[in-house]
Amino acid sequence: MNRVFWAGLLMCLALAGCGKESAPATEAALAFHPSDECHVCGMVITDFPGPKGAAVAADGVKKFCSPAEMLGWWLQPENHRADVKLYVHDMGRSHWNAPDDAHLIDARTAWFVVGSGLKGAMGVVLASFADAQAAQKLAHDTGGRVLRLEDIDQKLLGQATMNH
Ligand code: CU1
Repeated sequence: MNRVFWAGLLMCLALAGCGKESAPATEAALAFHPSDECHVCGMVITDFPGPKGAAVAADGVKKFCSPAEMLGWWLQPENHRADVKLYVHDMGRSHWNAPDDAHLIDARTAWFVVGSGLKGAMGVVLASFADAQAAQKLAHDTGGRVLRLEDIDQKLLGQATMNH
């Protein structure tokens, strides 16, 4: 293998977009509009502060008023598929009251803070971040806990809803 090959491969990995699913195409489809209603609760998504969720499956894009509502939907056996792409806002690059659709990230790689005391929409508030340190800082400042996607189950989503 020559150097040029490896340089090209690394560049490709760094851009994380070698394939056809480049960010701009999905970004437009994922953007939240004032008329968008939550797939689970039917509420108008942009009426709420905090991060939102969008799930992309073969049959289209579903939008959710919060990461918790999206994960509650995804964790149901009939929806729990590996090929469903899950997106949440990166709150490290957004104001809490105005999550920026330019900064939607893969929920499978995100860091979530539960118990921050921040206000969101339905369900437990999961503050989502691309950056582990940003999540750890919020958790440290508020007494919350940092979770990965695999730490989040229906029990956690349900319990926290009662405290909400
Ligand atoms: Cu909802």
